[in-house]
Amino acid sequence: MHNDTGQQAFDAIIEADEKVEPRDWMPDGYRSTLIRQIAQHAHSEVIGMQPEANWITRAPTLLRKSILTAKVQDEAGHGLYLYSAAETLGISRDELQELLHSGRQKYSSIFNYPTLSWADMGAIGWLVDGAAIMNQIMLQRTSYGPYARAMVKICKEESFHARQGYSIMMTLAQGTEEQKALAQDALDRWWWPSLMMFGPHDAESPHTEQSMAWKIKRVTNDELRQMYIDQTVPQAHYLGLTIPDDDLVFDEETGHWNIGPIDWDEFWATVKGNGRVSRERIAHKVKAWDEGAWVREAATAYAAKQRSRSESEKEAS
Ligand code: BYC
Repeated sequence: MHNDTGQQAFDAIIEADEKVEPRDWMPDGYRSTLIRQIAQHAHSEVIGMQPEANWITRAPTLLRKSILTAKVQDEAGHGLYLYSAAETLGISRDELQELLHSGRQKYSSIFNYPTLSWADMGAIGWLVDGAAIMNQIMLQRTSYGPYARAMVKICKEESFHARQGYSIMMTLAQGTEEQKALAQDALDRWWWPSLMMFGPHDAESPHTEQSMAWKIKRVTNDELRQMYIDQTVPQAHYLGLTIPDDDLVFDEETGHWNIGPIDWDEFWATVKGNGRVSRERIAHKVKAWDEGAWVREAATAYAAKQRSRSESEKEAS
């Protein structure tokens, strides 16, 4: 298809709020933006397994252990749906791994913080999955079909993750003084990094305007962050916990909670690979990839054997 015709067809799909599919012509920038964002999203799901897997062996009850195991497995599944969606744009899974391992593609800043206590499993489910859902609900309406469809199932599972996190926080907040202190400490450490998950302020965000025009993003970083704050502050109060922000105030006129300044130096240092545990996260990921090489080789060899067997059976019949 000639590019002008392709561009017109693409513009018409976006204008009509329909989905762009892998076979459709799309601008190079649209394709590369999607590869960047979907890959970053997939990497986040997979790297995000590390801080939580850290607590599986130390979960306080069998029930909590099985829930956490299921959650960590869900994150692997989310990574797989998202890598599949990225592959439809013409990049291979191996290339994506290489880009992550060499630091050329990112993953969410939030996973560069350590999980120090069991309460962190509550805070991650409540705050981190809560922030992810806020973003992903809007991504169910993103203009690229495979990404939008992957989001539907992911959102359902993330809702369960958020509920289990809040349930842990509730148990701790209603427990002994020591348990309540653990819950408060986890909120103190995860609150600001959760707000950073939504990315820089709109005025500082190089990609938002174009991504909104292409309907990849349907809501801006600041709008989503505000929705999240308004939803989460009352949940913290219900738990009897204090949000670690002296400037936090409810604005009667706008009906929104106003927060103090976010530490963007911390955010950019983290995004650039200098977060608290950035090096450990990537080193662990590369080690798992290398140690899993024999599994990939065996699986590929098995698939190739099955294929050649079914071909020779076809020939024989
Ligand atoms: N962390 O112009 P902007 C989960 C980068 S995991 C790192 O606003 P954009 C879970 C951004 O990439 C869910 N980098 O960009 C798993 C860009 O740099 P480059 C994770 C960030 O793309 C396990 C630059 O800053 N969710 O649910 O329009 C357990 C400028 O930003 C971050 C997703 O990944 C960040 N927080 O908007 C529990 C959602 N923020 O690429 C839970 C999908 C910004 O130019 N991603 N940057 O070098 C998105 O929705 C968008 O990419 C963002 C950023 C809103 C994050």
